[in-house]
Amino acid sequence: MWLPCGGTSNYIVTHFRRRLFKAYFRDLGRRRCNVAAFMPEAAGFDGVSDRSALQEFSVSNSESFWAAVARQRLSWIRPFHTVQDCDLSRGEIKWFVGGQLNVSVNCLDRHVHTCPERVALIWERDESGSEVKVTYRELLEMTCRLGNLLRRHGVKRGDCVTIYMPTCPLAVASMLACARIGAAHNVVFAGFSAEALAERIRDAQSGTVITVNQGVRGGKVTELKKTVDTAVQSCPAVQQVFVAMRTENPVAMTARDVAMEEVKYQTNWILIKILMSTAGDYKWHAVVQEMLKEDVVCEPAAMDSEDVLFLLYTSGSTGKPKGLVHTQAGYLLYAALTHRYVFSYHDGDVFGCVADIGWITGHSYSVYGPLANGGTTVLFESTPIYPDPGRYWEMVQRLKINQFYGAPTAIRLLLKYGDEWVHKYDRSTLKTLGSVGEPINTEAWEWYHRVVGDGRCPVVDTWWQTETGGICISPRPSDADAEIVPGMAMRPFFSIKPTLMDTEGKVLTSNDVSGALCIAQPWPGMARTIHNNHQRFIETYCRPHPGYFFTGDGAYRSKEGYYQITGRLDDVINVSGHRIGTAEIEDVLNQCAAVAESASHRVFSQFVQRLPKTRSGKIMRRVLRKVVERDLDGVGDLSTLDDPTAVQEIIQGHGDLC
Ligand code: 6R9
Repeated sequence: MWLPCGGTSNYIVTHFRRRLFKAYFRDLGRRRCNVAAFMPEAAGFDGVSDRSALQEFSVSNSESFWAAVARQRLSWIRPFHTVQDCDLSRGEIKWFVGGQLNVSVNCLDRHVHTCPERVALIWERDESGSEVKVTYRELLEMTCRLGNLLRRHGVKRGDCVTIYMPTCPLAVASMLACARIGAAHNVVFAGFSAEALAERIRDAQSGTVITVNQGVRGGKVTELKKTVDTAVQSCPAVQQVFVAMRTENPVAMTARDVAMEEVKYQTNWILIKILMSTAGDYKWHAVVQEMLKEDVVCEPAAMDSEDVLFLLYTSGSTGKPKGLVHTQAGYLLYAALTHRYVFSYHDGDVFGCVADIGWITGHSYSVYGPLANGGTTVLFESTPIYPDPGRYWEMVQRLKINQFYGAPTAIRLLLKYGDEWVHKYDRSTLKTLGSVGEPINTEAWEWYHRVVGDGRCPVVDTWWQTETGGICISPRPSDADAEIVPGMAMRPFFSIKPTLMDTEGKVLTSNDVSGALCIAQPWPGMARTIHNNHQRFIETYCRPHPGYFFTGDGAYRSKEGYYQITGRLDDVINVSGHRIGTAEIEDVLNQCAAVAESASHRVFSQFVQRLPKTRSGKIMRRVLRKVVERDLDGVGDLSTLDDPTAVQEIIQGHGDLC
């Protein structure tokens, strides 16, 4: 600030100056105050007076940023002595070294102390209109009982428990029970085949499986216990299978199940039966008190920050699925912070992430992020079109959902059914709409924003991966009125430093460029290794661009510095020397009314009824590519494929090629 001094009226100038200085400091104080109200930790960060300064601080002082956040937001049994000890080029990642904590205590006990009757979970069962609410106190009790049950059956710290269950409170309690006793969980999506399940059980060296008798999704019953029976035949290490009852139909028990002591089995059975048959008005906790035998107190294990919390398998383009490993403190903290800030989640909000718990989105944003924040989270068991295409919005109205988080594939599908299905229901509780899993094309983005959100809710296109643990790029957090560009993930989250590389591996420093998306410095939520195969971890993520984490995705950085994900790098199409992502081609195709969705490939020009997709809804472009390349042997791992007949149809359509 420059002010003229001296001259004819010193008094006036001095007075004027004082007022200006006062106004300046008042404004500075207000800005500091705003940023501290936004994030209390920021009050202790030097020179951080507004949100953009906070973002810059988090990138250039990542250690101080995360140390403050970790102290503020997690309950520690023993404080950490070293914030981070990372070497990206060797794939050695450690956060909050020396610290000890228990994830289930952070997700449950500390909220039970302050608000035991707050609803933790709203189970939106497949049968619409029969939701079940579980409070923090109830979820803690369930978790402790299960923890005790597992302990009594010999599950120890460091063991791995496979969970093959639909999205339901008992699945969440199973995850948290593992965390409580220090076992790792390995949730396998309950739509996977027996072979896919067996492969994951074997690779994880899992000795215990938790499942249900039958699953129900979209009104269809699936035989989950039978699938487990088939799977464990080729898994000699499996000692025990716990079976919960999702439906009333009894299932055949095998020798393995019978071998368990009757009383223990009974306890498990009762626990499950109470929970699973619960309808809206069922007073289940009264029955729990009466019937459950397990103690409601279960001593939490003191876990080191870097002990394994879970494995989650994700398919690679070739070879067998990778069991990505996430650890305790860093993962939980990152899930919690992104959940709070990307979606602007506030106490009392109802958070509706419709992903299945079998995917990372379900882990981070149905379970760990919301529970670490003491939130109320919806567990969605059904499909977007069951019993009709109004399912999501009827649920939003009934459960008064404030943040809705879904996938572009579902949005594209619903868009084709027309606006009436949305208009029928009251969506005035919605504040933020999120998208994840694939690039969201402009048409779907605009429909989501205009029709679903009535043009008043920010749409956050969130880019991240199983490997990143939580959201890395998304339009928020940023000032409430900061612009959001349709179809762009836009801005890095706190401490994330996205970097684009050219084909020679050089860092692209300017804007308006496309390249391979890497992340230049470690963050607490990133995966630590691939289970039993650290070498593969290094080769896949660390070696392509030494010193950087390589994501495998391509991205464009706009003139303004915003990021747009263009899709997996191996999907990039070269048209007359221009690198074009499949997303851009599909964007154009999707604007034709006759096209429901599309997946493009440079020599693929045939219209098909269905596209091969993973069970989480991602189009499996590599399968299309291999078909047109006539390389059927090279299609790689198909265990995540939703409907194999879609591939058969395409192969038949390409009879001349294959
Ligand atoms: C969270 C999740 C990761 C891959 C990722 C990318 C694609 C996810 C995206 C997106 C464009 C987005 N992806 N979010 N592409 N825009 N907002 O989906 O994890 O199942 O491991 O998949 O999904 O290609 O590399 P995961």
